[in-house]
Amino acid sequence: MRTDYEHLLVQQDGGMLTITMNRPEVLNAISDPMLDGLGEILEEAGRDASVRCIVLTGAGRAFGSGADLRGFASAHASGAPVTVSTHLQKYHRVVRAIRTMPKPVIAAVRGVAAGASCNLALSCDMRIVSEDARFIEAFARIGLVPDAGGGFFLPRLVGFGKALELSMLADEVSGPEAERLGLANKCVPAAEFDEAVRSLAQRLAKGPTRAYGLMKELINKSVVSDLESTLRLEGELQDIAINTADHREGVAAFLQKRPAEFTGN
Ligand code: LHQ
Repeated sequence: MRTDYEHLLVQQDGGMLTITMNRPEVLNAISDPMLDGLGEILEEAGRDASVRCIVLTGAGRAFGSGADLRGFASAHASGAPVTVSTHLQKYHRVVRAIRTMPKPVIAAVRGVAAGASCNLALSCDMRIVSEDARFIEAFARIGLVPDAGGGFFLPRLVGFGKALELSMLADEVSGPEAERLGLANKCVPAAEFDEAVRSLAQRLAKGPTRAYGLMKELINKSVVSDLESTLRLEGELQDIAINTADHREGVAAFLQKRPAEFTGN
């Protein structure tokens, strides 16, 4: 797996792959190389059977400050209308890779997660956050709409009214509040953050990876589907899960009263 990305650190430890957005001097503001690198490495990690859990995080005191704003003022210099939808497809590639890869992706958020960085965190399967986390749907502050998938994930995580409030007011949400709202799965004290991330990621990396992939497919589809379709899909996916080695191992471990040792197969 390629690891020499500009503005990204990539490190594999057993089945756990950690991708660190690495521009700490600008709170990991998203650059084009960072965005293209994220798309590439996440797609590759999805295909690589040696990777069983991915952690997305930021270097230094922040998760990320959203798109790099320094080019934004000059974009309007000519007075001609600006089009950004083509550029946004780079973000959409990242969101799609996270949602469709058949293994867990955790966002590990310390410090600020603003704008598109916030929404990339929301597109992950789980968010573990430090008490000092600051989620900001910062778009209203600069007269934009939430992008990078925020319009999809935010109302599904926190509900319709809260999603509009967070979008329109662009106020900061602290780590404990994020946990209370359902934006974060778990908030931990800053001193315990690194160990908590590692322990969750290692646990997931040792889990029944094929079943996790099928769970993602089930939950991804159910949030945009109806009961009958979801019940049908559940049957199709369980037919696959029940034929995995991990299913057989889980049952054997239960009957032999020992912990299961899943291989991801
Ligand atoms: C930054 C940034 C940054 C550059 C901090 N860029 N330098 C939209 C449209 C089109 C296409 C693509 O995508 C998007 C998606 C978006 O994400 S739009 C939203 C973009 N992000 C923002 O609007 C947030 C801008 N940043 C802030 O509001 C603050 O910096 C936050 C609240 C994130 C953090 O505040 P503080 O903790 O007080 O830190 P700071 O403001 O002092 O920032 C530290 C440094 O990082 C500072 O540089 P300096 O040289 O003065 O030390 C900032 O200029 C730089 N920085 N965000 N997005």
